[in-house]
Order: sequence, then C-alpha cells, then structure tokens
Amino acid sequence: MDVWIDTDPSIGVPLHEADDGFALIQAFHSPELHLRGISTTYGNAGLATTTRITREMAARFGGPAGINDTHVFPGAASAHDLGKPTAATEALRAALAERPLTYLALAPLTNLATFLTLHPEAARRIERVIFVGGRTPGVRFRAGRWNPYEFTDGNFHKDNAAAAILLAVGSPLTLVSVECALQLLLTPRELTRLGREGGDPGCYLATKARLWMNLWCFCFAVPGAAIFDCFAILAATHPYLLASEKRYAQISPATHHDQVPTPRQIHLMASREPPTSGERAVTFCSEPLSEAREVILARLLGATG
Ligand SMILES: [Ca+2]
Repeated sequence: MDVWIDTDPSIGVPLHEADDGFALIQAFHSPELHLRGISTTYGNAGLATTTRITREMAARFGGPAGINDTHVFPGAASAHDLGKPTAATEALRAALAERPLTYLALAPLTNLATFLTLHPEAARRIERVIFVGGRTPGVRFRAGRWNPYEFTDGNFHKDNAAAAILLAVGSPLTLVSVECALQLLLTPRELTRLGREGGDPGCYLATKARLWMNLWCFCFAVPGAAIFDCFAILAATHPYLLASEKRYAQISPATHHDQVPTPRQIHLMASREPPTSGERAVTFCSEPLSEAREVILARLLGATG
C-alpha cells in the first residue's frame, strides 16, 4: 500500500506526547507500506520541533522503509496557515502525480485541507484518508475506570475548519478514535523491552519516552501510556485487528445554533444513526482486538512477520 504520513512528533520534549515517534518506527518496520513521503505540522509541538524530530528519526531509522531526512517536508505552522502552499503540499502533489496513495493523518488536518483546497484534481487520487480523530456521541475519552481526567479530540480541535473541508470531499475516510487507542495502553514493561530488544530504534523510544510513560502512569493512575497514532498505522497494515463499522460523521453542533459554540464545544461526531442531513459515511474504528498488542509491539521491535 502506498502511503503518505502527516505527523506532529514531540517525543523527547518534556510534558509532550510521544505517540507519533512510536507510529513512525512502526511504519518504518511495516513491509505492507510503501512510504512515499512524510509531512510535518504543528500540533503536539511547534513546526520547527516536529520537523527536527521527524528528520532525525527518518535519517536514523527510516532505512528499512527506504526513507531518509530528504523525504520529510514541513507544512503548516498553525491553523492560520490553512490555504497557504507549503513544501508539504507541493511534495504531496508531486507524489500523487506519480500514482495514488493512502494518506495517514496523525495530526491536525491543516496540511491536508490546504492540499484539498489548492489541488482538488490531484486530491481525487487520494485513495483513502485515515485520521486519528472523531468520537462516538456520548462517549467520554477517559483512561482507567477511576481516572476523572477527560482527554480531548486534539487533532480535530486544533483545526476544525480543516476537518470540515475533509468531510466535504469524496475520499473514503477512516476515523481512528481516541476511544479506540485508550483501550490498549503501552506498558512500562513493554517500553523496557523495547529498550532491551529493539535495537537502535527501540533504545531511542525507551530513552526518549520514559518520562512520558511515567507521567501517564502517575498523573492518570493507569497501567501505561496511549500510543494513539500507532492505531492509524495498524488500520493501514492490519485493518482486521481493529473493530470497525460504518458510521455517519458530521461536525456538531452546526454553527447555526443561537449561541455560537466555543471551539472545544464543537466535535467530530460519528453516529450509528442513519444520516438525516449533511452526514457523510465513514469507517469508524472503535476497539483494538487483543492480537493488536503483539502486532504493534513486534513492529516496534523490528520484527516484520
Ligand atoms: Ca500525532
């Protein structure tokens, strides 16, 4: 499968998420994927940081996927860059001119929405978009039964206008929800194993992500840390390891309500109810099957079987 990855890694930056770093290593070790390019964006950290980390990871660990730092293209620095061409949008255009691909959106959607706006013809060659975002109406994003902290749908919230642009185009869309990722946490013991058995990439992850792991376990009182973006890679390589169903997505509430909602009150809802007005069909991944743990771990360790 030809794929493009759009990502916002902040692994190693104190108090920031590390999951994009894991997803990149997983992708580099996935022979099902032909990685055509990687774009970077703001999100978990600023664009300069996410680009620096992605270039370093591509140069050091991208070899098995035929990737190095020249395949990394910086994109939007904020949601205000929506509509502005960047190295990311032009590199994606060149890749699509060669042949179609699947777009793995592990970050806010500004880069993709800009591309869809600037190059609608080329955008028809995107075979599928797999986005880490969306939610089931009424479901709260919590890790652990007693943990009161509620996670946000961060990639959506950081640029909901970009998400609206994506919903309006015809590309098949898979949503890999936060509620899916919170059901399968990477444990401290597994991180230690990566450091011990995973060669240079495993050592990198174990070293850079230890503080992140400890923060998850102590702050949220849960047995591990969420590797949200890894499930988007899994949705590309092993879709049968994620319970999924047809849903109908829309941005809710619509903006014609009497009171204008704040950005945090607007959600990308994926409902089981048949569409009434304006919803579009999506594939919604709600739950990883138990075998998903071993497959993700094997890929992080470098095993491709
Ligand atoms: Ca991400």
